[in-house]
Amino acid sequence: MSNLVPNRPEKNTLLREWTGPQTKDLVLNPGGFGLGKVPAQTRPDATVDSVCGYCATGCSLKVHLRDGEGVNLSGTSEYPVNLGMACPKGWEALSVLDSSDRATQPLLRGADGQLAPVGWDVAAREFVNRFKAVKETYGGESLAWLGTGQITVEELAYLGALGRFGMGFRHGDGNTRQCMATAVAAYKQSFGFDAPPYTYQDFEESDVLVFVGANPCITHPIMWQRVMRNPHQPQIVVIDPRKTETAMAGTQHYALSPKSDLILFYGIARLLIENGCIDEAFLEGSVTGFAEFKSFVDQFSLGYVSDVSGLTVEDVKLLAKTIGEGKRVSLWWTMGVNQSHEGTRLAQAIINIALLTGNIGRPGTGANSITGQCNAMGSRLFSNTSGLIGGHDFVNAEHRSKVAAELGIDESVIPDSPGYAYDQIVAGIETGEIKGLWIVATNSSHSWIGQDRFKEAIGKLEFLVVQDMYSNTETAIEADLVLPAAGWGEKEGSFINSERRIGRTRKVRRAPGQALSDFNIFRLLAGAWGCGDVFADWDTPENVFKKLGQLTAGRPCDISGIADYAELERAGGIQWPFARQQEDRSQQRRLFADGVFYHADGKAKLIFETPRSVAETTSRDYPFVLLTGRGTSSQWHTQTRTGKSDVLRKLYPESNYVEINPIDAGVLGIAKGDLVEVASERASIRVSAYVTPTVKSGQLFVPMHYQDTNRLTNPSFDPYSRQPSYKHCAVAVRKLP
Ligand SMILES: Nc1nc2c(c(=O)[nH]1)N[C@H]1C(S)=C(S)[C@@H](COP(=O)(O)OP(=O)(O)OC[C@H]3O[C@@H](n4cnc5c(=O)[nH]c(N)nc54)[C@H](O)[C@@H]3O)O[C@H]1N2
Ligand SMILES: Nc1nc2c(c(=O)[nH]1)N[C@H]1C(S)=C(S)[C@@H](COP(=O)(O)OP(=O)(O)OC[C@H]3O[C@@H](n4cnc5c(=O)[nH]c(N)nc54)[C@H](O)[C@@H]3O)O[C@H]1N2
Ligand code: SF4
Ligand SMILES: [Mo]
Repeated sequence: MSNLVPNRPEKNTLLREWTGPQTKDLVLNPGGFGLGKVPAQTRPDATVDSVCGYCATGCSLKVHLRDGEGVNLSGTSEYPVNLGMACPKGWEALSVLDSSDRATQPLLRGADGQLAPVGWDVAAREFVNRFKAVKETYGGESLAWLGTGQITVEELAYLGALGRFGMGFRHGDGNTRQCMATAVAAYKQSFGFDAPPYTYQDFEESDVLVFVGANPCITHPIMWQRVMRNPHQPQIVVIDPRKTETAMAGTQHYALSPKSDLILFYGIARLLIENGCIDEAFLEGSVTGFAEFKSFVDQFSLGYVSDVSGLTVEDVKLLAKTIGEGKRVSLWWTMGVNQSHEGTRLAQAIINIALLTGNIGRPGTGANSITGQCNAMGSRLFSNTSGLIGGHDFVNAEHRSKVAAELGIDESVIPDSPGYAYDQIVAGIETGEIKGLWIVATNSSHSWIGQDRFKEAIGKLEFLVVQDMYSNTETAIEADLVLPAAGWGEKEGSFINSERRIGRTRKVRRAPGQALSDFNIFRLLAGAWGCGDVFADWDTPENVFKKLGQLTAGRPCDISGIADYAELERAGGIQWPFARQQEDRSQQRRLFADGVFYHADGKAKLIFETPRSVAETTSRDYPFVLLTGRGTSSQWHTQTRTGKSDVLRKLYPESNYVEINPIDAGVLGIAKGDLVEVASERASIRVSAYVTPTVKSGQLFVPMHYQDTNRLTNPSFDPYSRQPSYKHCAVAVRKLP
């Protein structure tokens, strides 16, 4: 019991005790405010630059301070990412911090079944006692955490190291599984490392940009601004079943049938080869598997590709011609690819096009996965979930000893495999194998696929902890213990954006009530668990950042050359790699300029496989294909944050809706604004109809931002990445009286 936390009421003593050394972290400026203190005087015109905490564009926001506290924002004009621009979410980033829904103190579910406020002392004691009790009875295999791509690099690393090496949770995954797992798996197999090769300047240097399953006008608006600055009058090709905002703004739109992309890209590869549009020298020097790939794609005849994709033969030829004739072709993909039943192979089919045509490593080229959340790339490299911390592999014995030595931990605490993926954790809860779950900065009860099943599953847990900024998220209200977290703007750390750029995010506000940064919550829990010694020098985010830099030495993501946060700021963010001995320290760097990849032979692999059918086909009862995704640039995911801004709320529909083609609406007697029911085999929901030709007949689109959308979706997964296939299931729609 000695390492357990005593139940004492005097919160401030405890906070001093456990967060004493971190009081620094709670201080804004030298001489600034700490816990409960009034902000220090700062020059009224002072500003600090901080990377935005929403999407992976990674814009820098200039935060204007009054008395040391952030009161207003503008885009940072000298930052290489956004050049002074920002989208509505960024502009409103401070206002969502003030909501009365903020979690301001720990909440514990009592014997009466209600959540009631407790002090951090009680919260930490409960956390430790109850997870330890589960572990003692059922072992570390019965414990799992679900993390995120939305907390800082330093926090993700802390959670991953503490969860696995400190507390002995066998399983840990995060919402990056819902988002980037496919790109990770595809890059690892094709290139030998999870390495998006591009820099944002490529948006401006291409003469052909191909966007596959991506709607950047809505989802990455500032990346789209970079495309609009391209002076080469580029062809902007959009491959999406829907006529999205991006498709309308592009120069060519291919409205293919959902999930026909893999066959389309194999057909395009065949045409490129047939028409002699390939880069033989590059293939010879830098790529393996060409002969096999060439004979494989031979079966994808124009007629077959046209039949399956629903595109005309002329369209398919035009697409191949556009790519084949381009001098600097860049291919960009997002969730229309990653969230597919064969996403990994599809991402690789896109990579294959870049490899075949030698469109990689040069300005304006690349097979480029666009990242979703502000720090999904940080999660991929440091969260200790699918990969071992710092760009290492659990299965590699040398990596395990290196990490153990660097972190000063016993090698035996590092498992030799990553543990369960998100869906396997959920299945483990269903079967009773997993009994304790710790959810940090993700709202699974809203965002997980096939939501009813998830909610039923978590009811079986012996202990559920949710750590969030808000106490009333769909997931927090189910918790046994809610830990109140500081949010973006209330803490220090770093994020890694889509182009591998590490940028600094700053504390410009004091978190409300007793909310603590996730970093400080992890520190507090490490001490309470009894493994505080292991993490003794994980005292400030910056010290952890430096430690992680050393840990990456020798890996493709080597950032050992970044001295400290100040250097990050001076440089305008720094892209990995940035090794100590590195010569090229320029601000915009792309990978593979030398044609050398990360596999042992230095070559990239052409990887391909026979296409498979979707998990759930349409039927007489469920004749429509349901597509889901982002609705507006002002809505973020489950809306816990963006829903708090009066300004943003004015910019999107208040309640859920379905987009339906006028032909289908006509047949079903549905008019704009009608209340309709959308039903799948799993559930039915009521939404209003939005009649629009932007979705094709036979397809429907429902945005993910409203609570009930994922009641419809079908829990099916790509076999290699285990990423959920959010963008395909069979549904019916009917008008309600
Ligand atoms: N405003 C806003 N911006 C965001 C987010 C947000 O919530 N709100 N979230 C961020 C995150 S985490 C992510 S991951 C990104 C997601 O960014 P995107 O991937 O751009 O967004 P989605 O709308 O999920 O999906 C993109 C497109 O995939 C299409 N699609 C569906 N099925 C198929 C198919 O079979 N083939 C093809 N080719 N396309 C298909 C859909 O019609 C949709 O237009 O956005 C990031 N940015
Ligand atoms: N149908 C459908 N479903 C989807 C998708 C889709 O396209 N279609 N897309 C999927 C994708 S790509 C993604 S990324 C997921 C996103 O799904 P989620 O991760 O569930 O979505 P968010 O709303 O971003 O949830 C983040 C949570 O963390 C909290 N939070 C924010 N900042 C902090 C912080 O600093 N600390 C702590 N402790 N908490 C914080 C927020 O309040 C919020 O509750 O959704 C997936 N779900
Ligand atoms: S584009 Fe993304 S990073 Fe930039 S301001 Fe908007 S949400 Fe923030
Ligand atoms: Mo995402």
